[in-house]
Amino acid sequence: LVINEIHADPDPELGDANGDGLASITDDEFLEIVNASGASVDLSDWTIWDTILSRHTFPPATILPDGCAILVFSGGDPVGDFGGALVQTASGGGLYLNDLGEIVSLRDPGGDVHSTYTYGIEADQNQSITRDPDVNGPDPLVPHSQAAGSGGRLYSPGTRVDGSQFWGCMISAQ
Ligand SMILES: [Ca+2]
Ligand SMILES: [Ca+2]
Ligand SMILES: [Ca+2]
Repeated sequence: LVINEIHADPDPELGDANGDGLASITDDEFLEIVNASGASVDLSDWTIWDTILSRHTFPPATILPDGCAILVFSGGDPVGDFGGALVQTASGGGLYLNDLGEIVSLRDPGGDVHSTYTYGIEADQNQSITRDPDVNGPDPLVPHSQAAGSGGRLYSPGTRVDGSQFWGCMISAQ
């Protein structure tokens, strides 16, 4: 499970990552986690933590297919297909991603940390930070608009930086 993209500092005018028509420096925060494990993963009752507190508990029946992404937005009412990714909003009322630095971790129901990422002031650029290239890129994450293929976009919730789907995601037929 790869923490692939972190939107800690949404642009106050251009940062409408959740697609609800309102750019919010809080609600439009998100985490994008990609399952590159080779098998589907049951995330039910797993949690997302910031440096100090649990901010989200994945609800029952959260099954992340191999090769697909799950998005956790801080809030709002997400609108869009997001590349077929699973989409949730923070159960604790927000992700509270500090713009200047945070330790983000994904923990199983027993509290064991399965993925963690620590960022600093590089996140404070009115855009997300992302792996470059997606999934396999090294630390540190880079500002999204500087990632190869981003076309200058500020974020790519649920998709690769170029807007294409992850290999295991399916957009269901309308
Ligand atoms: Ca923030
Ligand atoms: Ca929004
Ligand atoms: Ca992305």
